[in-house]
Amino acid sequence: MKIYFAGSIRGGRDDASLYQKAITLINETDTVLTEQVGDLSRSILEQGRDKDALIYEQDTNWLKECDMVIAECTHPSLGVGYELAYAEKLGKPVHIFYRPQDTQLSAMLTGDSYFHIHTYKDEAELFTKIRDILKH
Ligand code: 6K6
Repeated sequence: MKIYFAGSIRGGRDDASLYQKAITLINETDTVLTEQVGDLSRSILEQGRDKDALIYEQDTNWLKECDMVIAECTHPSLGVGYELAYAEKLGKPVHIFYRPQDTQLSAMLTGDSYFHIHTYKDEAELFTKIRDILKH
């Protein structure tokens, strides 16, 4: 499957190395379209409306192309929230992961029965749950 992995970029990079490990795991069996979400070498300070327009165009094209969205939502991100609503409108399956000990997930996500929402405590549990999703 082609997987759209979503995670915070300008919202804050606290979990970026976790995204990178999750992307590596998914790539063992499937194909992640959005590898840059886990790219620790890229600066979030890259600016410019032209660059941003290219990012928007590429990412919305990948949302159209993907078979499934997997989003790590512990760290709040406007971009990820936008992508989740966009994926719902396209009818793509959406799996959302977060650590309840570290955040209160928005009611706009927990209140939307379209989304498959999963909690996890640590990296090991996250990876086990991602593997389970990819089996189906
Ligand atoms: C910087 C670091 C890594 O990549 C960059 C360049 N910026 C982006 N490149 C690709 N996708 C992006 C970029 N900025 C945001 N996105 C998309 O929005 C990703 O698919 C993320 O899931 C989401 C993050 O949104 P913000 O609001 O946290 O930036």
